Amino acid sequence: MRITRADVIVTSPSRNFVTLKITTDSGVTGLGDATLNGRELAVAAYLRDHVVPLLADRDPARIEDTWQFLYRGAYWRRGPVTMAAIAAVDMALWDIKGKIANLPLYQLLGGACRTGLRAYGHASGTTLPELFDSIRSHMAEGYTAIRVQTAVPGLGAVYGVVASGAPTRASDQRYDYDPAQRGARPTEEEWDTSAYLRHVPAVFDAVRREFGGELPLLHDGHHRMTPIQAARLGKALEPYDLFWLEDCTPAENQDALRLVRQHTTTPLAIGEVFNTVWDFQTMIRDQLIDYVRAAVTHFGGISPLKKLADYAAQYQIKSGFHGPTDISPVGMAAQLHVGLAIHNFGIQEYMPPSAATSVVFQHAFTFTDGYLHPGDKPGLGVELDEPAAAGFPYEQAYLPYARLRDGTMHDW
Ligand code: EZ4
Ligand code: CO
Repeated sequence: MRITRADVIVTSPSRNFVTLKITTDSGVTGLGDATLNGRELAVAAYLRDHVVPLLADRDPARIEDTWQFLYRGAYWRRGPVTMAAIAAVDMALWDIKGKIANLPLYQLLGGACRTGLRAYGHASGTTLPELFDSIRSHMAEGYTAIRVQTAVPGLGAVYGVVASGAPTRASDQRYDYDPAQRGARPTEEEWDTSAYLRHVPAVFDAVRREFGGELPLLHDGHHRMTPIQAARLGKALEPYDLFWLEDCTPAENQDALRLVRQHTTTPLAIGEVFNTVWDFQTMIRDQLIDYVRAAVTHFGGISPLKKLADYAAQYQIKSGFHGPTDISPVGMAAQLHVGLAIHNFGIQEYMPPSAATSVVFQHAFTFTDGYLHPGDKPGLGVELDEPAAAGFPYEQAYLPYARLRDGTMHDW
């Protein structure tokens, strides 16, 4: 069997997605997600100009060899653009292999280790009553674990927090929250880590008083603390028994987590911006974290994500793959298959795709009573409606960025 063509499809049903579609001489097709929030067209160009021409006539069955060819053969390694492009090829080839075998991908990865994947949802509010309403509505929708983000007194819009008065139900359109905003330039938000650190423990105290001790709660620090600030927050949150504290420090310095770890038993999750296992090397080997947050789309695909999970498992570290709406339904399906098959699955982040996204990407995966399942269609279980996709052309959209009051550009 041979690859006869590969097409890059950029579509924007409420947000931008980049999809690779590989076609074989037997007519079987496979899909891969190459979406890189705010830098979508760079990956599309990388694929179109430098990868698609190399795929012609290759054997689609040779997934690992093709991955190594694209990774090693380029000379230039790693980085989000490269790894998103390679990820899309890897996913599409696994999709093809599953369709040819007539098996859902998770069966090719060893079969199901569980009946479903526990998902966490995203509650937020600018006030405690709004936050409580948001938590309640997520519970009503079935979520059994909830990420809690709030506004900070004295600051305006805070990343990850729905604007006051906006819909807070998980099933509503939440693109005011989901971070990329349409427009030619990113918006600017003001940030103050000290104000944030003073406020967050009081919020978790209030949430525990309202909802009791059992509900698993998560929090995302979005890489905005120094190591000692993160250590202080982790320690302050210990009484509230977090499921995890996410991205407490910037991504580049693995040893920062060592300092945090020395001070707190709050479980730590990190890695949504990581591209390869090397970004996790120190923190896994030295047991500085509890959950790996890599996303299949930005980590080079299914093949390396499975290897990461297996490496992490040797240290009792679990998965918590990144799952915002900038992972397309193709990427989400891919990591659900991995999550179902690995023994050390931890939890899956989930934001429901918008109605328009679900028209463009028809997916077999389901969310029922708080649990996700990839479904039993062969391959990934996602079909792309190309005419529908063509009706939603690319629109510029960017993540906001943060500055301190004196204008200093802040870490993400
Ligand atoms: O900032 O998906 O845990 N989830 C997150 C997300 C990410 C965006 C980046 O594109 O942190 O909101
Ligand atoms: Co995050």
